Amino acid sequence: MSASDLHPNLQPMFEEVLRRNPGESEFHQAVFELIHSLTPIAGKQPEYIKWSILNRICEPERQIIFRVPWIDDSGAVHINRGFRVQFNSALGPFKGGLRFHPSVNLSIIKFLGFEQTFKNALTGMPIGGGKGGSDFDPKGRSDAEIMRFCQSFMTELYRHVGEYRDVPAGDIGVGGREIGFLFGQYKRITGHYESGVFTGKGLTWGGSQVRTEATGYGVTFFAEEMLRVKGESFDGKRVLVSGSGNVAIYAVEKVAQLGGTVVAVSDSDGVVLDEKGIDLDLLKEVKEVRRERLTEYAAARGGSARHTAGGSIWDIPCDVALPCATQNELDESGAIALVANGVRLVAEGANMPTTPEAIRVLQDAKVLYAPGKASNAGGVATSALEMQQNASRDSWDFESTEARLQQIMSDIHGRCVEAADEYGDPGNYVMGANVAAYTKVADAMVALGLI
Ligand code: NDP
Ligand code: 2IT
Repeated sequence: MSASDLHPNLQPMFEEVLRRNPGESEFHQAVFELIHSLTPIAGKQPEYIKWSILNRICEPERQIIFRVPWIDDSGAVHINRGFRVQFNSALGPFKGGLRFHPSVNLSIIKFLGFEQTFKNALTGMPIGGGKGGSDFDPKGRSDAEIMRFCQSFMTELYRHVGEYRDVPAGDIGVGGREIGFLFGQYKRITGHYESGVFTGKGLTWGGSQVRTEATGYGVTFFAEEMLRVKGESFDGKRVLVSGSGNVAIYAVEKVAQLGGTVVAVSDSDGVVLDEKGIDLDLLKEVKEVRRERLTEYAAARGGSARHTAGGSIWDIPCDVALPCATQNELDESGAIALVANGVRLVAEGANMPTTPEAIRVLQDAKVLYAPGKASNAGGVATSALEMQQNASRDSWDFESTEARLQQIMSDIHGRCVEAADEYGDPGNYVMGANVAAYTKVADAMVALGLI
């Protein structure tokens, strides 16, 4: 991942990103992946160069960093750091999730906001890109502590968001409970009921059917499209899904509905291998209702399930792997193990879960590989459907909303395939996704002038 690996016309741009954003390794990684894909159009579109589109696209429109003080149940004071990076609003209001995890820093929020800009462009919906969050660790915190934290976080963030300005949603550590507390505080401070300011809301207060399921269902629909191109389906496939949070759970559900068997899931403590297939009801009960660890799943499941502390899920033989936990979770050795065991397809449910070295291993071995900005776009696309319902004060049923999600994933797949074919690298979903998304954002930026 060095500037010399890039087309000469693109090298100065990447060098500038390195110089102006020192130490932000995740952000560098995300920018490099995009710029590397632009080789076929480097120097060929003079209007992009004249208007310095690439320089502007790598510079967030606005970055907000703030103090979040709160008091825990014992009365102790904690100070966390809050972030919102409003990356690009050429296509619509800033849109993207909030992440609460102790690892959160500016580099991680910037890489996520950068990816979000292009992901949102691929959905075909009128949404720009942004991301936010905090280094707050929700693990082991009571509901009252979570609420106090969310209220303090929102007491600053409220002034930067809005239906037409910036529309946050969930990500790691932020689900329906947190969106409720955040939206409640926004409503209290502003004094109006502005449903469209958040997505991922509960069904009784402006939420959309299928938003909870959308990212996991979406990545599975995308993978199904990839298999269909090869004349295959999920039927009979052995599948790994890393993570065991929102995205992972609903990927497990949809894979099972399409005839595949998910034999393993994971969390940051270890891996559960369940040869009979993951018991979805038990997984939901342990993770969504009781908010416990996977060791509890293995203990309750008994016989067929084995928990390995600290193990790598990628050592388990499979046909399809869906990384659905976090960035850089699938490294070169993981990819080598997957290939050695005959993996046919890797589609990302998480954001940037596969390292550049691992991507190379998969592509060299001709494994079908889809980057998250294409394959995990179902979550934000359904958020945009939630915004549509809020704007029209309507609510749609589950079946028709799921059908729209499936169509959107099929359309995104089509856009990637078409761009990869057009620019001379058929089957390269990374190049297809990046070129299709970049040209869409860049064209809008040219039209809007130098802003
Ligand atoms: P959740 O918080 O619901 O679940 C996250 C899962 O990933 C947990 O199993 C967690 O394990 C694991 N995990 C998180 N961080 C780490 C880490 N540093 N090392 C190992 N495991 C980790 O989050 P989501 O399911 O919502 O998000 C998962 C991924 O999907 C993220 O990359 C997110 O950005 C992406 N994504 C999410 C969307 C959404 O709509 N929610 C949309 C598109 C992408 P543990 O409990 O042990 O921490
Ligand atoms: O990474 C993502 O696309 C998300 N976390 C969902 C963002 C959203 O606004 O629904």
